[in-house]
Amino acid sequence: MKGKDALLIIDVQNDFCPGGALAVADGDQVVPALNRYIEKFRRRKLPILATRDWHPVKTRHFKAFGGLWPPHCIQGSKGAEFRADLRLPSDAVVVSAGMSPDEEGYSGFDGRDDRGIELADLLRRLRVERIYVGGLATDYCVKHTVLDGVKHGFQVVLLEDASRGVNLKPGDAERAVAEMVQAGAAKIGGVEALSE
Ligand code: VGL
Repeated sequence: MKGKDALLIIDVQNDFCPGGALAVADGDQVVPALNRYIEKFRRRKLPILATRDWHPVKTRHFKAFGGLWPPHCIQGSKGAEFRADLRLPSDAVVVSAGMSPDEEGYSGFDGRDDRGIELADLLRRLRVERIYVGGLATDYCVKHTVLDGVKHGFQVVLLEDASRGVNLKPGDAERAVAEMVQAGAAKIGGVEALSE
């Protein structure tokens, strides 16, 4: 690992975990895996960023308004909170996506921090060149963020052990991983794969 690396955690929110409005099977199992990466990046004083799905009550992302999904991750709701057992450092940069009623907000690169700064700009200001991406869900927000990361010129590493998919169709998550790799992302299966 080197100075230009950052950890990017995608949408580890209550609604995407068992018991939530749009639960991903075993979604909560990304938490211990991500906590291991958080510890590693924190010790190295490398930046940690976390995206959150942050929707208004009415958005074309939801079934009732023409979209695919039940209501989830509504701004300010319990379901939109990060999982309490995710050990996000207090100085982690939070990026909110899907805030406008006419956007899906699948990619973290469509999101902004609380000052309105877009993710790509935040990463450039931090001089980040390589992002390690894990979270929920492999076949939606993780995939779109990874593909956009490659398009923006970042090296991207998918954290396979720290991601889970929705799998609306069986095999979606597996196909998403293949698509990310095809686009140029690398993948690792555990924090042990990282050098000191
Ligand atoms: C997501 C489905 C709907 C995600 C967001 O965070 O991957 N999936 N909205």
